[in-house]
Amino acid sequence: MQSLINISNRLPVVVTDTITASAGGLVSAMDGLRADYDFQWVGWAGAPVEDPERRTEITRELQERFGYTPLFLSEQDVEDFYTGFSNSSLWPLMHYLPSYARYDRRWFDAYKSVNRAFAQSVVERAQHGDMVWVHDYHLMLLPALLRAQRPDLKIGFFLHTPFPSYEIFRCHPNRIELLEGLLGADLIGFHTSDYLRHFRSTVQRILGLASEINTIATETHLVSVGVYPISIPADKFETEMQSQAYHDHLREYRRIYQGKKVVLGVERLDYTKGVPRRLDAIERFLIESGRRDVVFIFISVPSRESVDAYQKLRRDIERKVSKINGELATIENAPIHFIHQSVTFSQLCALYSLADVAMVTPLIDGMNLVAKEYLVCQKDHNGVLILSEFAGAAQELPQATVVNPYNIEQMANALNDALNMPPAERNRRMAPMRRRILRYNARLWAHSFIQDLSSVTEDMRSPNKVLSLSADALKRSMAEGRWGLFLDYDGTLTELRNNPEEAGPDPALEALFILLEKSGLDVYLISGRTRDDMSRWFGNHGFHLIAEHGFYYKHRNAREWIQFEAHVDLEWKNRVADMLFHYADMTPGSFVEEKNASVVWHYRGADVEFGAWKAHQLVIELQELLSNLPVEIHHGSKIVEISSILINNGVILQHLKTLNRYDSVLCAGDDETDESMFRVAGERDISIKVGPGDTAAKYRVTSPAALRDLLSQCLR
Ligand code: GDG
Repeated sequence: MQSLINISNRLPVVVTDTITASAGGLVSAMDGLRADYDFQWVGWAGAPVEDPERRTEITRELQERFGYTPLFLSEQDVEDFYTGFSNSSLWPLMHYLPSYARYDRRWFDAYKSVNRAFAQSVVERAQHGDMVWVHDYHLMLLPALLRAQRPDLKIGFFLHTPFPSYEIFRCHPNRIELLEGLLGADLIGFHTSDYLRHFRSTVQRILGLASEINTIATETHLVSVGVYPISIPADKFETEMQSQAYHDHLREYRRIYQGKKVVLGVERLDYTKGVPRRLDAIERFLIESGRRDVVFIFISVPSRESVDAYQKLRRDIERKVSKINGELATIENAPIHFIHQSVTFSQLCALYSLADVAMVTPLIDGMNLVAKEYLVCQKDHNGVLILSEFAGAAQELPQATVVNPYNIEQMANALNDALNMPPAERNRRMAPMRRRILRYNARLWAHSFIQDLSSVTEDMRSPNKVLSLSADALKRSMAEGRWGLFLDYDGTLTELRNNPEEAGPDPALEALFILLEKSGLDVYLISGRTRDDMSRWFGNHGFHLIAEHGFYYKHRNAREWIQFEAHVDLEWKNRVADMLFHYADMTPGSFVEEKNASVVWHYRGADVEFGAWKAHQLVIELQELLSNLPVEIHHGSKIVEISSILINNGVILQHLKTLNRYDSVLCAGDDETDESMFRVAGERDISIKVGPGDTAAKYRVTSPAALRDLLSQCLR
């Protein structure tokens, strides 16, 4: 049976002198997977245990009773990794609250070391090809750490918080490491398509990696990204609602709150949950409506009490509650029942069933399970759900009374409407939402994620491997016959830079040039650049040069450049240049380069998304303008280039191969303009694509550095 290792910050247990299982939503979601997989769970034991003997005992018991593997964190780690980096730095930022976010270099060191400890624990127990599922923001570095050590594992990551927009995520000092950590996964899941969109845009802007709607291409593999809205174990709630304890509680609560309307809120005491503003709305409602027959129950579970912001929040809430109760209580009723404790599961279910209205008004929330739990417990379809539009759940539950939690007046009105809503209307809204939650439950959520993870193909996991070429094999091939090497320059031999002026050969490349010269091979350096650039940079080397994508050629011993096709029609150039200049005006950061045989619009320096969109528009306009002319439009890496159709790298390669009677050629390139070479390459030739993307080339390497390495090894 295949293994599935589930990894979350905390194990679902409470460790004191004894060990008790704590039943969270994640536990029930995983229940459905236990039948199909050899299921293990790795996580922090949650308790400060220093004594090595006690640690061994706990480990043994957790293994035997549950199949769980605990990690033990020191008090310092808890402070720096958990309270510090995870909850004081990442949590606020993921929830759009950069002003709450704190940073400390030490915290990141602890975050790295705890993530490494998790990696170590997983690596020790994972068998070849196992699936691992990493949960949440505490472990963002783990996917890459695992991939580096164990590329055989299939790695999934699910983020339980929102993924904020680029403008917010970019604030984090460790943004690059965090993103690179996540991209070690084969599949990354989010609650909503908005979070997925933010993630893709952030990855593109910070790491410069382009993506499709469901995949992101990294240098080593394709990462699938998807939307998996988490749900609740509805059957557990239904079973609980048949228990004696539940009925006893419900009866008791009905007696206590007889003649009153009950409005319920349930949450961890967290500044994202919008409690102070909800209290403001309640106060306004009470004053405006004059109603004194409504009770507001707040179940506010203590959370992260060592973080300053949470202590302050508690004080603020308690102050507001006592003000409202002081001003608006009557002898018969104090409107707010603020309970800073957790309740048992049967009490919780009874409260959900009792409540006429649930107010779930977070300022932002990845999903929010409370909203869904309330629906399941409203078997008679009698209640009303007031739901913040900023909870992920709002996307699935459009029949709720959706409110903006920053708009106090709207929330107060929504409360008034909810308490006056006719039964038929309540039923009409409640029924479809409840149906959805009963059907799409926590098990289905877990299954759909794991199903997608298991169907990630080997081609996606290592697309480069399929086409990889070893230095030895290359050396053996090149030992036979007469060879010509056709090597593109920008993006192939050297990394693309923001400013093309800077891209002269650097020391890493010079070292390769020396090897190439010594080899005595015929080497052609190809570029879209002008003759001037080429002569200036490579004039002193013993290479043949091809400039402007094949328009000009200079033999290594010649002093002059020659034009390949003497009679190429270039009439169209001025018209095209005018259009490109217009685009440069309208797209800050972009510019036009005029060459003899082509015109190029460079948009590398423009905003990534805006630049790509303008490029797309430009290509469409050019296609119309140039439809009857002998020109080609190349949309390459951050450039749109218009050149004559009669000349391209492929034409030149073929011409020189015949002229010089090469038995074979090796050609390498990184973008669309190089595909013409790959297409004409024959059986005995070697064509190498540098970087990701579709290609006609036979082989692939991941980067210019990898190509330099391959060539150097083979020439040494
Ligand atoms: C994070 C994301 C995302 C609460 N009080 C009691 C109690 N609870 C249970 C609820 C519910 C859970 O706690 C809270 O879950 P939420 O989803 O509402 O919020 P977070 O804790 O912030 O969870 C969130 C979630 O992860 C899952 O991905 O939805 O957006 O922030 O299940 O029932 N349970 C009991 N007594 C209580 O007093 N027994």
